[in-house]
Amino acid sequence: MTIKAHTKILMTGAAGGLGQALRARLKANCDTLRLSDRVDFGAAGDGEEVVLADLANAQEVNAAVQGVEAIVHLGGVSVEGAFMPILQANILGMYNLYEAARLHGVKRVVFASSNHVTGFYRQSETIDATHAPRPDSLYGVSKAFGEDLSRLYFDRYGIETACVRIGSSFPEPRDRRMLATWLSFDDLHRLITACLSTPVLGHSIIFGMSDNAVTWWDNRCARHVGYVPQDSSDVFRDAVYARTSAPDLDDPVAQFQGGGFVAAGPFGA
Ligand code: NAI
Ligand code: 15L
Repeated sequence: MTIKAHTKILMTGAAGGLGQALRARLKANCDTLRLSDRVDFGAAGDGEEVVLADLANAQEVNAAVQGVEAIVHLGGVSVEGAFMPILQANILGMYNLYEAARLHGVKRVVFASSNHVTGFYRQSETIDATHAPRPDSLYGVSKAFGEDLSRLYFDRYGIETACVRIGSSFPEPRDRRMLATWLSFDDLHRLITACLSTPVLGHSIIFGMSDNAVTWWDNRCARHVGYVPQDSSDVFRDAVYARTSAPDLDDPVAQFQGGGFVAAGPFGA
């Protein structure tokens, strides 16, 4: 697989958990990695640029996007919560990003969508990208909006996007649910690299998971991306079982793929 397919890549959400994990890894994918976030996260290193931008501010987003060839879009509200911050960052922010991409001729985006677009499917079901969204939260709805918006910009303007429905990307699975949803940081980088470098991406939806034995997701609709996971949550299984108790199967949290997000709320202002 060609790792370096672009000269300059913008990564939003650089101050966040995944942004920090990907910062060093993504440098192999380009000559210059432009890093952006709303909050200050320090100075640029070798081969880096820093452009601070609030996703809700069109002018700031425009400046962050100008001059890049591709975007890895991680920025935004990453959990369930009050609607206004989600509206600003994930809905208005997504529109600002794609308008800037259109104006500046950016042709490829990797969008950090989420498993919470389909969180109200049951853990007894296996779904693929043809299944209708069943968001489990306002957060999940905002990611579904992002997927639809990116489809519009592909159909109308030819901007290719990979909507990566990330499961749970942390150093290790934190609970039994994450044994099914876990995505290692190295596999996340492999997946983003595949999305950036596959010859024809189109508008694709791909579930972001490692090669876990238990899974609820089937990536058969995204074979053209060429993502081959190399890690697995299975090595953590015994330790996770030892430190957690069996779930109450009457609890919606244990029934639905979205776990705790299906019960988050009530909705705030
Ligand atoms: P995070 O919450 O650690 O990082 C998000 C970053 O976005 C933060 O640095 C924050 O300052 C920035 N941000 C928030 N609002 C912003 C705004 N209005 N303008 C500019 N920047 C803003 O989240 P994490 O875990 O790093 O996730 C990255 C992305 O991946 C998020 O979009 C999240 O929804 C998505 N994702 C992550 C998963 C995971 O397991 N870590 C699972 C599914 C999706
Ligand atoms: C997400 O979308 C969140 O961003 C992350 O913090 C985790 O909660 C993850 O989903 C998950 O479902 O485990």
